[in-house]
Amino acid sequence: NTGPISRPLTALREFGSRPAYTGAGMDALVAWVDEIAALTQPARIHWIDGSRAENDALLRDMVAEGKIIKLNPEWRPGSYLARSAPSDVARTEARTFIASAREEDAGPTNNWADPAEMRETLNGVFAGSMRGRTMYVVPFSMGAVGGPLSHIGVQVTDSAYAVASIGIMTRVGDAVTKLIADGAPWVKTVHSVGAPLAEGEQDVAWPCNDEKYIVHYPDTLEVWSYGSGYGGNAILAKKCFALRIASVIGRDEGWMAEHMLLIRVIDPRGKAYHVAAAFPSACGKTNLAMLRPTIPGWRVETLGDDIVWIRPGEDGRLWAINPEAGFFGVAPGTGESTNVTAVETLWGNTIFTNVALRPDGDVWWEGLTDEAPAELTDWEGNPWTPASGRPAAHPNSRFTVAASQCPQIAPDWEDAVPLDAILFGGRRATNVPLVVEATDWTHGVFLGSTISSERTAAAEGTVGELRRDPFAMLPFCGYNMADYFGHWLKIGQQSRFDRLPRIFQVNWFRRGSDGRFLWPGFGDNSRVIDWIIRRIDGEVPAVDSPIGRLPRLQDLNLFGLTMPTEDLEELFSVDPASWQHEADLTEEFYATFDGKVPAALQSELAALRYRLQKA
Ligand code: GTP
Ligand code: SPV
Ligand code: MN
Repeated sequence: NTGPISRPLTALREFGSRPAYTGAGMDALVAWVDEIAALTQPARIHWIDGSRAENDALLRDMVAEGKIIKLNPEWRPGSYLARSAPSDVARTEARTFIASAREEDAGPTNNWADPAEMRETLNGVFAGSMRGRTMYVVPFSMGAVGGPLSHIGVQVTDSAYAVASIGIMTRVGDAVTKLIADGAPWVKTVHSVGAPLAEGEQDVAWPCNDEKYIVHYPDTLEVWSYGSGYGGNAILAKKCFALRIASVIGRDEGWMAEHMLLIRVIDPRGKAYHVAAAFPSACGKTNLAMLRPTIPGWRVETLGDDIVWIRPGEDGRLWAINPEAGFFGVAPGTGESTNVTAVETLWGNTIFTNVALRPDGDVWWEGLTDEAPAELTDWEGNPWTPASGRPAAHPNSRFTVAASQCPQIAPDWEDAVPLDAILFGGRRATNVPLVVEATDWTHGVFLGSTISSERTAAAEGTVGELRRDPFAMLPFCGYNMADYFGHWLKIGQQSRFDRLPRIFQVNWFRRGSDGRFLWPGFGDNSRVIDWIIRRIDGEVPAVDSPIGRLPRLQDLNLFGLTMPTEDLEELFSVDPASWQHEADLTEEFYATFDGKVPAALQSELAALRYRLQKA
């Protein structure tokens, strides 16, 4: 192909031609693009160059076509609101597949599909799926372009919204195409909303299809996504590539791809520590990533809020990068009192999806302010007042914004940092204390493998229901989860134990018998980080409990916090009977892996039971 098949008369018309790079890598890329175009039959092909002018033109066209709404630049410059189809508001785990050669390599926590059969199915649904639309070719880099831990890929997509989002969430454009032309390996990702347009047919604001397929081929490093325009289903560099496919590459190459935030914590002495934390979707990663400590003298610099790639270094430490370039964060609950850093990050140049629109052309969502505006247009475009009795913003409404806009982003956020601590957490109304320290790496891996959390709106399913989400990776591990546990153990065995990060389990969500959260959370989570860092530095003792090491209450920095002592005690209470029940559930969970759970973790479970019996 020689660039656009036919040029539309739009703001984008001067962009989109194929870059003139030559070489075997370029030939392979062009051949692949041609192959996808022959299958999907787009009206035109647009190669994304990654320029600011091209992005501006793309957004202008989307506004003209009614796909997004330009917000009032007086309040929110360079910002837009997208409203999805009401059926396309979150990741669809039931339609997400790992098509590995062997079923055992996907199961039991993933949906497996036979690769050959799935190819046939997808060839069917993708045939002509881009008719009447533009197919964008989006070269992207996860991690700095050409960086030592970075990986590159290409997404072809017929969604302009996806293109704009990928442009914020990754590094896109010609610099990446050049790497491919020069022979760098790259990952192939194909995306179609599955809504071909007939000649003269009027488009809808959010095209998608009721039939959805989010398919990963770990053996050939490919992703094929059909039918959805939303977040993790459509920004394929994110969950599909940087977690599902990357976890497979990491298994084979000796590194790890994790659903984690990454921060630098600076204590009052000016000493810096790096902390990564895995919490399930909508369980507080963005919030902790942007922490403003309520305790004096402490500072946090943001490095990443969703994905971390971790690689053992020659110095025996684990080195981490945030492969992304932006935040795709949960809007509801983000406000001045909870996450002021996020509010400041969102001053402009942001794409909001499924939040409410104010009459003055700005946005609103539950929790942005204590009081709701008197009148709004809700996420579905309907009139809304506080008396409407339904949320104005969808519970999984989100913002997409460049990481560089975060006022507390680390100046060196694109570089690798050595990890001092790894945290695992989830939403647990009962049992799990505010913080527990693992006794060693193996015990920490055990804690990670047993994480369970109350379901949130980030994926389809019943909100509030407790489910296992080991390492917060249940929806994102691209291979057999029991092998993944083994991979974590192996990373530990290969490293010098005194250089490994210390592992902790945290729970900001424990509730009292009256149902309210016992812990204030948010900025006050710095008090927990303070204890963790003093543990790392060996400055405070801990109390052994059957489930791990707990703080002595007097070692917690509660300066300026008023909180009933009963609540504090309740936050750390460990009830042996309830924990025996937890152990029963863990045994049941482990039993779902057909005997593949590593013996070291089975011994941890037996040891936990023994300690509980003695307690
Ligand atoms: P994904 O982007 O889906 O992976 O989620 P995330 O883990 O980044 O979730 P996020 O930080 O956006 O938090 C989601 C919800 O948890 C928001 O509604 C927050 O208000 C709430 N939340 C975050 N931290 C705390 C906390 O310390 N306490 C309480 N009670 N709620 C919190
Ligand atoms: C999550 O669900 O964990 C997210 C949002 O971070 S998405 O990118 O849609 O997966
Ligand atoms: Mn996530």
